[in-house]
Amino acid sequence: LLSLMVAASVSAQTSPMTPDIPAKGFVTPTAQDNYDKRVVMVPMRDGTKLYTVIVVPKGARHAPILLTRTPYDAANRAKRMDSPNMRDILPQGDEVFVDGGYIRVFQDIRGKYGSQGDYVMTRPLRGPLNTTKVDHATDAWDTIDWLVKHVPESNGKVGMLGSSYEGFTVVMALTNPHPALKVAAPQSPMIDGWMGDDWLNYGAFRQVNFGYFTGQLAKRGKGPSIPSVGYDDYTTFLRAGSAGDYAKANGLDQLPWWHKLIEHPSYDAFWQEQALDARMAKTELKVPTMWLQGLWDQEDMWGAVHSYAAMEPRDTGNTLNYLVMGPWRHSQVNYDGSSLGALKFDGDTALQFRRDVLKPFFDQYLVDGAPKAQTPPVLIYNTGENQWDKLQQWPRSVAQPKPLYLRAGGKLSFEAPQAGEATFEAYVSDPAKPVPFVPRPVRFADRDMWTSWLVKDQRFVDGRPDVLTFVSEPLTAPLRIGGAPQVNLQAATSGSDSDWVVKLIDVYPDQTPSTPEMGGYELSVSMAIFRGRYRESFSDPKAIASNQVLDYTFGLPTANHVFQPGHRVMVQVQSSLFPLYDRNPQTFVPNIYLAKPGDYQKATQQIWHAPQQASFISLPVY
Ligand code: PG9
Repeated sequence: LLSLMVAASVSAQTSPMTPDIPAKGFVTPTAQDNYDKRVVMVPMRDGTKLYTVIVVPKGARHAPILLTRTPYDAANRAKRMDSPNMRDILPQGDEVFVDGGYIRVFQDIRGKYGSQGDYVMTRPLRGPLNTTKVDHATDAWDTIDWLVKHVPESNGKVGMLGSSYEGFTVVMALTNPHPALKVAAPQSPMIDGWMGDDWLNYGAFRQVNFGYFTGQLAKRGKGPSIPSVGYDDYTTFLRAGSAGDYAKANGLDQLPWWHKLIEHPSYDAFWQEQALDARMAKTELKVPTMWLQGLWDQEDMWGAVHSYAAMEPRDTGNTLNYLVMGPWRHSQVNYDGSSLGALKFDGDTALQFRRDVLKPFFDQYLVDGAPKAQTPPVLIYNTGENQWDKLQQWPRSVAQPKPLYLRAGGKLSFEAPQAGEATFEAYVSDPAKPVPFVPRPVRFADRDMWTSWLVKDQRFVDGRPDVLTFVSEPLTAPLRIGGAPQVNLQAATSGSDSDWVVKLIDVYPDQTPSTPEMGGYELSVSMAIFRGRYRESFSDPKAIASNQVLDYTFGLPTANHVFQPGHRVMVQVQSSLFPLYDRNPQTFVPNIYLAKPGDYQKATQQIWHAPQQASFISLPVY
């Protein structure tokens, strides 16, 4: 009897060899969750279904919807960590909205991750470049239409926000907004990929994008990165040759997008048609929109501020078009905003903004019965005085252009050059030894480097023979600028093409006892690279007449800065920023992407500062 009983109890146990992975799969209990997560394939007008994650707070009623359309894996965007708390599963930037009881929706755009359809990089709007019946404007419309009809906990009001590519999809929705779209915040949106957002800056190509291309385009899900052949990307890219050579060696010619890029090196219809600031200028302003970007946005420096400017004439009542610029890197608005590189700000500026400005602004239009928010038309961080400035418009209405002249002997002054002074300064730009954009070794994969490179101390190149430095006397009074500085270079090259890099720099006093590490720091307040072949026309490049003094005029990114007394102002001029930007061969070739080794030639560059040929930066001074 006893042995029978033992056998019975053993048979009731789990056999040691029972497979340990349950055949039915494992289901995480959700009883403790304070949210309900639904995954739905939302149908578009062409029958394509888009993967959509809807996170609804438990017990929600009449709740607003916050929508982001992403190429970056909606499932993952709504899964910061495994947790029963909605606040923990959603991104840091969403915390204020979760606290406010919002429904949160992430959707994969067509062709990426869980969504059906084909993927086109920053798919153009319907028109000459897109003859299909769908684009991100129709997809946003169809999605919003579906959401307000199928999420019973919602109050039928939708807000859209998102940064960068996700900001681009917000702008797309704004080109023809669904009536339920009540408010929007495009954060660092990609607006014009040729002028300054993501791909190029005034025609110079950003080679840092190659890894993004393979990651984003090699497959529907996450693609591979580019295998690293050396520790220093400076060496790797230099050895590779042109951007086209690097791309070929790494298999990028399998990607149609790469072909589209190299087939359109200039600002032709391909780029002009896609420029969303030009498009927004022609679009009726219906949805209250808060344009956002960082003042040191290393990826999308162009988009938000130019779109704001494009829409502003339509906002006659100053009630629909808003601009916010924080002391941030790309997308930092959604993370901790207490510091950037060596710079420390007055508290967590990003949280201050999300909590005190963004959330009340969204509430006003989305939450039933919410009070009107006290939203300044323009909120911009003052990077010299370390405070937020609230303004009525941007650029500052009181700012007047004031030329800051490059002068003989490496001086910088508001006084124009005098007769009798040396008339120019020269340097040799050698494409075999381009100026690095950060100290070597350069690691594109180093996120800290990439996110903070724009605020890097520029002393690492100051003094190089191929970098000209012009510096003012220490200031005796604050120098306040508010707007986009304009470069006016009078320059000559012995080559037939050339890049011009200009940096406007705040030089800290030699000693800064409270922050000793900032002593003598050279902080770039604004910089850009300009491809000389586009001097006369962005769409129609021309060889540069060798050894002729010609004027190069271009805008630097917007700045709201006070150069403090005791600081000095510096301007650096150089002809490469490598390997971030591909090298200009300095010999005019039809397509720089495809330049041959023999095209890369040294050139003698002259920057003129003669009375009749004065180089200067026009500062928006107030
Ligand atoms: N800057 C990235 C991007 C935007 C648009 C197109 C391609 C890339 C991003 O952060 O999404």
